[in-house]
Amino acid sequence: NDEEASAKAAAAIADSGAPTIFDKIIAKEIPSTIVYEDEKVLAFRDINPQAPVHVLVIPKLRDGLTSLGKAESRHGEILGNLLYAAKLVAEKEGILDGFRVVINNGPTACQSVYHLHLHVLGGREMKWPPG
Ligand code: D5M
Repeated sequence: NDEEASAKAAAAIADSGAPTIFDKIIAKEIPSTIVYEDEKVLAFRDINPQAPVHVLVIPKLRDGLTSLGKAESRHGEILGNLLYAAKLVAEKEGILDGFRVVINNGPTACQSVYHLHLHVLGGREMKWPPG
């Protein structure tokens, strides 16, 4: 339908590698609530939380990773760092007993920001399957 077609067209433009709002968050040009930060990774609260804990974990250097679908072998280290940071966030937030890590990839999966990010969700019962 028209809505899907325009979402896909918008995604094609977004996925071209243009800067995203996350660059401004990394540069601290726009505010965010930072939960964890190190040299390579930044984690901050999602502006539109879907659970009591909803934190985004992103690489500071996008390096072509507009989405997980763009990952190459050379990205292995940063992908591992992101996943480990997700665990540190869960630990800090006190949800190690039950949390979910989600990556939305592409328009069909509702990806809206084309800078790879992990969603760390918890603080409530998580249903399966997700929508
Ligand atoms: O998730 C992109 C997520 O990014 C979505 O859950 C909203 C969040 N978002 C967008 N702008 C901001 C700012 N400025 N601060 C915090 N969180 C933000 P996706 O998987 O691409 O749908």
